[in-house]
Parts: sequence; structure tokens; C-alpha cells
Amino acid sequence: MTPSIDMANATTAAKLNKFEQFKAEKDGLLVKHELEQFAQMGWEAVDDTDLTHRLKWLGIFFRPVTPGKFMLRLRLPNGVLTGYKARTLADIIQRYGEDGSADITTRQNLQLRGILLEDIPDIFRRMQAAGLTSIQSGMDNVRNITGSPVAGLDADELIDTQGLVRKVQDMITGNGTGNPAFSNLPRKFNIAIEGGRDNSIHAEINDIAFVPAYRDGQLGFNVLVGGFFSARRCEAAIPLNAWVAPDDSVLELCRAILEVYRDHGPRVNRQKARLMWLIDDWGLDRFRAAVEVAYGQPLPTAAAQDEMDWDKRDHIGVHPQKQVGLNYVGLHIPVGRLQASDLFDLARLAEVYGSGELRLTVEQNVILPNVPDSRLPVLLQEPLLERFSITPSALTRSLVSCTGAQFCNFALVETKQRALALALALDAELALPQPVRIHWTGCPNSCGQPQVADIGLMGTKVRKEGKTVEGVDIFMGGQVGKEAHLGEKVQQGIPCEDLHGVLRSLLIENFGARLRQPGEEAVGGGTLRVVVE
Ligand code: SRM
Ligand code: SF4
Repeated sequence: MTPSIDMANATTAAKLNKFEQFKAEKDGLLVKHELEQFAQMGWEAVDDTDLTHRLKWLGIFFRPVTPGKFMLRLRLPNGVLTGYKARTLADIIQRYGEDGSADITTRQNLQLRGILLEDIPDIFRRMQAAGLTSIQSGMDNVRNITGSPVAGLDADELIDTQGLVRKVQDMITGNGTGNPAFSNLPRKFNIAIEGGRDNSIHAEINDIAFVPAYRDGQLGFNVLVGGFFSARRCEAAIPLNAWVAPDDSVLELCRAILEVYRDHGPRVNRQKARLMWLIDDWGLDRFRAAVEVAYGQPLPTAAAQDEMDWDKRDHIGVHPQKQVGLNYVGLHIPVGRLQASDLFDLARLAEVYGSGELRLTVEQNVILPNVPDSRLPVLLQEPLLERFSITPSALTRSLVSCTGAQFCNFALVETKQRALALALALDAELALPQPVRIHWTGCPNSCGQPQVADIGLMGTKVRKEGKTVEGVDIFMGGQVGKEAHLGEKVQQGIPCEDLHGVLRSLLIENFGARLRQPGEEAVGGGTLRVVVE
């Protein structure tokens, strides 16, 4: 299928933004054929647009903060991987020593660090042999497709989404080889397919979300569209007033929406190019009608209600599965940061105690599925569980953080190290009646999703005593699960050095925290093994 971008809508070439211009000159996917050459000539000699932009079509991110040490963003549909895949990735980063690490992302995915361009052809061969791909994971492509991390394990789930998520990924990426039909969207695009009752993947912040719903007694999905965060605007997804059966209709509807967005989505101003801007411009009825034409048949109207009626779970700890005698064990990974040795260890635990499988969550944690009752006691004695705890303390437990200044050039503040240090310090000081979800994001792009948090912290620069220092704007009121609702900014320009006291007050006044008595200690916690300079 050849893309047919509506140039009348996209307006004249003269008005196209610079991203549209370089995409029109050469599709990002084409650098795939130049990788061997890039590897031989070295990154310094690669054309600047290929280096800083087009390589992202293959998941390869040049990092201006660490020039020459690239980030590789994978695709892990539904957050599922195997011990074998984890070991392959561990092996890839191990050779980079201290530079080699992996981050679990807020889209239940992995990003590898420290990668050298000359190694990429070999890395891609090894990844392909292990059934891994990083294709179309950056720039104007569909990001990792999320689904419940306990799909197929949860006794109360409605639809096991794993197969559907894989099929949608295969359709969009041409079975992982790259698909030019969907490699030139107006902007990034997020898809989530939820099969459980607790909205485990923040359906409301995706460009397309499928949520379970019964229509005339048949189980399928209601469809939401247009959710997104950006520096300029954040919106929750709205109902498309459509329902689909849990079969290839999901694929077909994704294809139809992507075609409409690809061919008619706004391409003049990149700050106004996400799907919701098209829906705003056209109105929902016209958008829905265009999707129906692309879908090839009328779309059933939405079911009256969806089935997401639970509070959101965090999956930490030991939980019985629907398969009698088996359990899934959620391990807390402090701010999602893993070293090669951690990935090797997790692969071993999955193979020794479970079925060789691992799952990732959007809270940047890991789940070991299929652990028999009989093996639980030994698993729980494993030294790794001292760092990757099943009983983390209340604030570290729910902590989420984007990459921040260590590797991201958009960042206005360092995030991960600071987030963890503050959470541990506050956990030591305060007793909380329940976990409080604190999300850090280093800039207004909101990769760390501060708007879904109980307390969201967004990096900014602040003036203090005549100097510019790192600070945050504070968001509150984010709700997740059945009554998902985006939080709003409640305070701005707090210097990070004053944040401890501000958070302590917020936790006491709004979340029932009390100061610990002498001798009363917090359990669990975490350490980040990479020290940020
Ligand atoms: Fe993001 C750009 C990291 C989830 C909104 N995001 C970036 C870049 C690629 C910028 C860059 O080139 O440096 C960051 C890479 C830094 C690095 O070295 O790691 C980056 N985003 C991340 C991750 C790794 C954060 C994390 O630590 O988990 C997440 C990767 C997900 C994945 O596996 O694909 C990540 N980014 C998100 C999310 C959350 C989500 O999807 O639920 C959002 C908000 C939701 C959304 O997109 O609607 C998000 N990222 C952005 C934006 C703002 C998009 C916009 O429409 O303006 C940018 C900037 C851009 O695209 O121009 C951005
Ligand atoms: Fe980078 Fe900003 Fe995204 Fe954090 S929120 S990863 S600082 S772009």
C-alpha cells in the first residue's frame, strides 16, 4: 500500500515544516539499507539529518548528551519478553561496561544505552535471531503497543490481548521489517489495547485505546481516540462511538484510523499535529465517517458502558494466577533502571522459577509469571529480590520517572536519581496509609506522565537568589483506573533543593502521612546502581 498524503490538507510544500520536508526528501526507513556503511564510516561522518532524525525510524537515537553512545528503543508488544530475549539484550549491553544499561519505559518497553553505531549491524542480526525488533519505535511512527501486563494470567481479565497486540504491531511494522505505509505519519502515535478491568495501561492517554465492553451480550472493545500529552496541550481520549469484536476487526480499525490520520492529519505546525488536532478540526462525526469509509463497512456504535470497573493495580508482590497453583510475582525495579547483570539475573529467575517469560509494566517494573506455589519460597530468598523488592516502601513503590538530563537533551532537570533519593528519604521520614503515586518528568513533553499521578513533578528552570536552578511544577489530582482523570498544575517553580519540605507537607496534608516515631522504620526501598554525575 502506498501512502497518499492529502497535500491539499497538508498545504503547499512551501508551508511544510522542516520535518515534513526531510521526510518528503527521503523516508526514514530507507537508512536501513545504509547501516553497514554508517557502521564503517563512523557516526561523525553520517549526514546530520540521517544521524539525528532518520535513524530513529530504526529505533536508533543519537544522544547529544553522550555523543557516540546511542540509545536503542525496542518494541515489546504487550510488554512481554522471554528469558532468552532478556539474555540477548543483556549480552548486547554488557560489552559497554558502565555505559551499558537498560531502562524500562512508561510504555512497558526497554531502551538500551551506550550502543556504538559500528556494532548496530551485528546487534540487529542478533536481535532478529531472538525475535526482537526496534523498527519504527521513534519519530513519526506508532510507539510500542501496550496491553495489560497480566494478560492471560489474570483470573478476572475479560480479553487476553497478547495475540491482538502482536498482530497490530506486525501489521504496522510489516512483521518487524519496516512498513512504508505507516512510516510517515504527521507525528508520533500511541495505541493501547486493554483486556482487563483496571485500565492498567492508562487507556485515556493514547491516540487509540480499545477498552473491554459488552455489546448485545457479546464481549469486544469500545474505542477511544485522540488522547495525548505534549508541551502545548494535554487531552484525555474521547469515545469514537464505535465497538469492535476482539478479532481482526481491531487490526482493521487501527489500519483505518492510521490511514485517515496519515492522509489527512495536520502537517504544517508540529505542535498541532497529533490526532486530536485533526478531530478538533473536522469534528468527531466527520472523523468517524472518514474512518468508516477506510474501514470499509459501518462501525457498530459503542456499547453503553465499558467494563473497566476496578481500581488500578500495581502488580507488585505475589498474586495467584487463573491457572491453579501458579503465581505471578511483581518485582519493583527502582525507576526502571537495569544493568546487564540484572537482565541476566531476571532471565535466570524466569527460567528457573517460572516458564521463562518476563513481563514489563508501564510503572517501569517487572513481572515473573507462572511461578508454581512450590517454588515461591525459594524464589523469595533470591538475593536479587533484596534490590528488586516485592515489598517496597510506599513512595518508592509507585515511583515513575522519565529519562531526564542524564541522557535526554530536552530535559530541564535530572530526574531518576533525584526521584529515587527523595522517595527514599520521605519514606524513611513518613508513614503513609497507602502508596502515593509520584511521577517525575524532566520537561513539558510529559514522558513520565505527571498528569496521571497523585503528585506529578515536571522539570523546569527557576530563579533562586539571583541564580537559575533546577525546579519543578507540581501537578495533582490525576486519577487512574475506572475513573481515570488527568491532574492539573497546582504549584509552579519550586526549586528542587526546596522540594523535600514541600512534598512532606503535601503528603501530610493531602495523603494522610504522619511523621514516623523514633525507631519506626520503612521497609523495602531501592538503590540505583548507576551514579549520575
Ligand atoms: Fe517520550 C520525546 C523518552 C514515553 C511524550 N521521549 C522523547 C525522546 C525521544 C526525546 C529525545 O529524543 O531525547 C525521549 C528519549 C530520551 C531517552 O534518551 O530516553 C523520550 N518517552 C520517553 C520514555 C523513554 C520515558 C521513560 O523514561 O519511560 C518513554 C518511551 C516509551 C516507549 O517505549 O516508546 C516515553 N513520551 C512518552 C509518553 C508516555 C506514554 O506514551 O504513555 C509521552 C506522553 C504521551 C504522548 O505521547 O501522548 C511522551 N516524548 C513525548 C513527546 C511529546 C509529544 C508531542 O506530541 O509533543 C516528545 C517530544 C516529541 O515527540 O517531539 C517525546
Ligand atoms: Fe526527555 Fe522531557 Fe521526555 Fe523526560 S519528559 S524523557 S526530559 S523529553
